[in-house]
Amino acid sequence: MILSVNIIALLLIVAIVWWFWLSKPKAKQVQSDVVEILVDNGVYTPARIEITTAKAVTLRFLRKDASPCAEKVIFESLGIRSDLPLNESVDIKLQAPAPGEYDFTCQMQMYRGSLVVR
Ligand SMILES: [Cu+2]
Repeated sequence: MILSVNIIALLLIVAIVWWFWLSKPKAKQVQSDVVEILVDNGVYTPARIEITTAKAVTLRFLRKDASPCAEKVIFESLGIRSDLPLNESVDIKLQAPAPGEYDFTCQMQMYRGSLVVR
């Protein structure tokens, strides 16, 4: 009995780790200059954005999640930190980022997304 409880707890931990740190959401290929990103329910939608050409791109964040967890978006590798007021669009403009993968997260890294430049 105790063993099975432990196994369930272990599976739960594995599922949580996978969900928050290891799962790779399906990439959204974007052609337009403005990408709208919804911030709600613990996920960015879309969470993985691919742009193919090196041109300026605007990421428009709209936060619907009232929890303080969602109140900032941080692009660690680009040195960008921005507040996301509730129900307001916030534009983050990137000038032709070099090819690579740029992760963005909330301040606690619960929300996780990435911008892929090919
Ligand atoms: Cu958070």
